[in-house]
Amino acid sequence: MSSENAVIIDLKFERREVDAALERAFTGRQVLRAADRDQDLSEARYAVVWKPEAGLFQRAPKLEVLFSGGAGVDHVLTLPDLPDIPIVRFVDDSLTTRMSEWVVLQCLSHLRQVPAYSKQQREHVWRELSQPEAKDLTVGVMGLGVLGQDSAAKLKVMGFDVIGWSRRKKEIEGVETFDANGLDEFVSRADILVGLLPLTEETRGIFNASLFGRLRQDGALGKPVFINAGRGGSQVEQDLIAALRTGVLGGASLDVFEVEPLAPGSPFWDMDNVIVTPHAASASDVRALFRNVEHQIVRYEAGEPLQHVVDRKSGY
Ligand code: NDP
Ligand code: OXD
Repeated sequence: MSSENAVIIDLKFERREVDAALERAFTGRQVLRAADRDQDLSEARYAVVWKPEAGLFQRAPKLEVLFSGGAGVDHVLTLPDLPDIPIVRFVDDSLTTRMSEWVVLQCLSHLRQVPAYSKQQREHVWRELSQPEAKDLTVGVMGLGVLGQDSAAKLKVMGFDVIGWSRRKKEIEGVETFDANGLDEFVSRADILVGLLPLTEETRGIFNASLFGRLRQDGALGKPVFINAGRGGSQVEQDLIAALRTGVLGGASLDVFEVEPLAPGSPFWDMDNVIVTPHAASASDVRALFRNVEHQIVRYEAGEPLQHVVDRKSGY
């Protein structure tokens, strides 16, 4: 088999899942594992990566397309010696659907006071808490891309009032939208803020004390709630901890952190009003990822444009 058509796999995912998915993927192509340091990668044209090995690009100088193992590409764009070739990110129905499930679950959990009831259960306390309806709350979705738009639509189905914010204004039926300049008004209207932003120079640290302090303070939940499944680098954790401790925020659901895995000593673990998940809101399905990469390679080799190519200037 010619190594020119080879695909390099460099995915820091569960090894067994990758192996199982590879059994049925890339028929007729050589699959090269970058983790094998003796493997010759010098002729390969494609690589599928998630947090790749250092030195990959020196070992594979003929790469023509780089495929991200996930929807986010901050892990690729910050790599040293990144070649100037197209980077394709992973856009997939199942990934999108599972993210929306997580977002809806977190919004409903705060609406229906799950953290407070869990505490009461641990303490054997029988006490009914106030019970607003979804329509009484405005959920502000920050990032109206593939994931943000689907989450917004599904939050609407549950009855939430939904507003959205993105760099460029979007037209979404039933959702009031704001562009970059409308941040102040958008934030002041949100009882629950959902972060589904990529990590870029502009979004690093965007969830900070100033922003938390501008969220709506007199809503049906009493205090606003912050939910983030975008990237941890967008949240200033010191500010977030202070906002949760002082009651500027009433609660949070966090899937992503400044440093992952979250340190065992992090205060987030023990906060009664915080739900922590381990960057698991929507993991890539490896089989679907490989199908997607195969599809894109077929397009590329037929001279058709690649889809979901990252705009390096914007950083996502
Ligand atoms: P998209 O590229 O489709 O959408 C990104 C959205 O963010 C767009 O609406 C974009 O605005 C907006 N945006 C980017 N920069 C800014 C800015 N400076 N100001 C305002 N809006 C901005 O990405 P996806 O929806 O597919 O994914 C979003 C992120 O979710 C990923 O980058 C990744 O970090 C994270 N993710 C997390 C997962 C998890 O399990 N926790 C799983 C998968 C993804 P515009 O529309 O104007 O371009
Ligand atoms: C992704 C992720 O970017 O899982 O796909 O975080």
